[in-house]
Amino acid sequence: MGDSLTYKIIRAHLASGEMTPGAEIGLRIDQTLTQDATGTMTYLQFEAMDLPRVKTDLSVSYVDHNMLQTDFRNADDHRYLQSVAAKYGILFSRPGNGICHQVHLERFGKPGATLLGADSHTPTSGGLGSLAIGAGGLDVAIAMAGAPFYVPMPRVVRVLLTGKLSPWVSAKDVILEMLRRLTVKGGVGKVIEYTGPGVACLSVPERASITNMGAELGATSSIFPSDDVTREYLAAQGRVEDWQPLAADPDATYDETVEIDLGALVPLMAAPFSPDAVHPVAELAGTPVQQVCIGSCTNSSIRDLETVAAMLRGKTVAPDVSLTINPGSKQVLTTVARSGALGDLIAAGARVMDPGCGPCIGMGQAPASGAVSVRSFNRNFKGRSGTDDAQVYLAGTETCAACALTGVITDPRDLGAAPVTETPASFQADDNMIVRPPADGAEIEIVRGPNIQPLPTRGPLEGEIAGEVLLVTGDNITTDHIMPAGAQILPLRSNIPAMSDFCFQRVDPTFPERARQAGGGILVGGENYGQGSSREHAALVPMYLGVEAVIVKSFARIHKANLVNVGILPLEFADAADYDRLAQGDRLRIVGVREALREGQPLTVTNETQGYAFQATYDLSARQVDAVLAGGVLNLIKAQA
Ligand code: MIC
Ligand code: SF4
Repeated sequence: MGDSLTYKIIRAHLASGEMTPGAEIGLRIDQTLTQDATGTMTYLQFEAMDLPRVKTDLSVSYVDHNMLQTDFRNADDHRYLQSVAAKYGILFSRPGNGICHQVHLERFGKPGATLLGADSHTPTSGGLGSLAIGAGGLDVAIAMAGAPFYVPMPRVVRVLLTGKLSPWVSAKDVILEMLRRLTVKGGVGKVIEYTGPGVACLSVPERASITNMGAELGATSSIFPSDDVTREYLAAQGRVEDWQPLAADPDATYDETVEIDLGALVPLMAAPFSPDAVHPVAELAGTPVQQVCIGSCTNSSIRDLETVAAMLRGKTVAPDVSLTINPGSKQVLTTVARSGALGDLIAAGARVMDPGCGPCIGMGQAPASGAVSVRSFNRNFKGRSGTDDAQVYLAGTETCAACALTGVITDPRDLGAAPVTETPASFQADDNMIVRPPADGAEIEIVRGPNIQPLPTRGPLEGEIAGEVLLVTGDNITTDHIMPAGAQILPLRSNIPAMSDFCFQRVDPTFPERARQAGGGILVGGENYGQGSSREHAALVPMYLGVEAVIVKSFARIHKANLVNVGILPLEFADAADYDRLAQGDRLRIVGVREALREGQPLTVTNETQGYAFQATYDLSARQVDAVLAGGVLNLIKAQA
C-alpha cells in the first residue's frame, strides 16, 4: 500500500510519535511565517527563549493586517517587528509588499517543505505542494527555536477532482462546494489532499484559493501535488530550482474520499454568517448589493484582478455599489499596472487600496447599517466587517464583479461570454520590499514603543479549580467572537491588558467586567469551539482575565492548542447532554485535578449551585498535560531549562 502525499511529507519530517491518526506527532519545520497582528506576540515569546538566531531554513515576518496607522501604536509595532527580524535572522516583508500568504506562495513556498505560520490561512502554500499549517504564535516561536511542532496525526481525505470547470465557474466554487458538503467542522483533524485528472486544469493561484479556504473546513491543512503546472509557476517566479515533482503513490490509501466533478459545479456563494451556508448564486439572485470587496488571501491573484478588469473594462460600477479592491501583493499590483488592467479597474470606479488584508479583517471599509456586502474573501462571521448587522456573502471574483456591475446579486453566467485572461509567462518578481537580516544581529537593538506590553503569565495549575460559569456559548463560536479584530482592537494586539476590555464584546459586552469581578472562572461552549483565526489572543486574554478551564462539546484544533500553551485546561463533556443543564453563574468545583491529569483519569465537575456532578474528559498528550500543569508552555520550557 502506497503513501498519500501528506504521509510522504510527514514521514520525511517526523521528529517523534507514531503516524497513527489522532496520536500526537512532532514535525520538523522548514519554514515559518508570521504577520503583524500575531507577530508581535510571537516574537515577544521568541525573545523570552533567549536564543541568538532562528534555526529554521527560512522565517519571514510580514506586515499586512494592520496598516491603517491611526496613531503611533500600529507604526510602533511595525518598527518592533523590523528590528526583531534583523536581530534574529528573519526576512522582513515591508508594509505594502502584500498579504503574507500570497507573497509566500509567490516568493518562498516550496513543494515538499513544511511551513508553520501564525495565521490560520497558512495552508495557502499547499497550492504548490507544501505541507503548510496554521498555529498559535507560541508554537511558531518554538518552531523558530528549532524544536518540533506537535499536532495530532491527521486523517487524510482524498478529493478526487474530475472534469474541467465551466466558463464563469472558478476555484472558489470548488472550495465552497467542499464547505457545503463537509461544513465548517468537517475538516477537523484532517488534511485535505486534492488528486485526480481535474488537478491539471487548475493553476497554482487557483489551487491556492482552494487550500487557503480549507481553513474554513477546520482542516489541519490542504495540499495539491507538485506537477508541471507547479513547475511553470515557479519558473515564472524565477525560482524553478525550488521545484520537485511530488504526488501520492498510485496505490495510496486514504481515510475518506470525496469526489467532485468540476464540470458539474455552478457559481456558489456563502450566505451570512458562516462560510458553510452555501447556495447556488442563482438562488440568491436579485438581492440588492451595496458593497463589493475583492481581495484577501483567497482571491487576490493576478488572475483574479485581470478577470475583474476584463469584466469592468469600459463600464461603470453600479451607482449604489462601492467596489473596493485589495491586490494580494506588490507583484500582483505591479503586473496589473503594467498590463493596463489597473487602469480599467480605476476607470470603472473601483477603489483600489494597499496590497494587504484590509476589509477582510475589518480594517476600514465597514459596510453601511444592514448593507449587503459581497466579498471574494473567506470569512463572513457576524460583525467581522466592522458592522454588526451587515450581511456579508462570500463568492468567487467573477460573481463579485457581476454584482458590482449590476448592483444586485447576479449569477455571472447571465452576463454572456466569460472573459478570457492571459497569465503572463513571467511575473514582476522583485524582492526589493523584503529586508534581509544582517549576517550577525548581535548588535541590533530591538525598538519597543509604549504599546508593546510584556506578556502576561500565570503560575502552575492548582490542584483544585473552582469558579463560576462566566459564559455559556453555542456551537461554532469563532475566535472572532472571543477576541474580535477590526480597526479599534487590532492596534492593541501587543497589549493584552488593553485588549481584555473587548473580550467576547460581540457576544456579551458585560463579560470583561464580570470576569474581573468574579476573579476569573470557567467558560462553557458547544461544538467546534474556537474555530477560525489562529490568534492566540483568544487564549491569552481569557487567561489574563483568570479563566482556568473551558468545557465544551468539541474544540477546533488551533484554539485548543493555544489554550494548552497558555495553561488553560481544555475539557470536553463526557456526555454532551450535560451541556444543556449548565447555566451562566453556576459555581463549579473540580478537585484532584493534578492527580487525575497525571493518571489520565476523567474529572468530576461538581455544580454546587444546582447540586449535581458530571464527568469531563480531555484529549491531551503527555506533553500537553505537562504544559497545562506548569501553567503554560513557556513555564514548562523555563522549568526544563
Ligand atoms: C484572520 O483571518 O482572522 C486573521 C486575522 O488572519 C487571523 C490571524 C489573526 O487573528 O491575527 C487568522 O486567520 O489566523
Ligand atoms: Fe488577511 Fe483576511 Fe487572509 Fe486573514 S483571511 S490573512 S485577515 S486576508
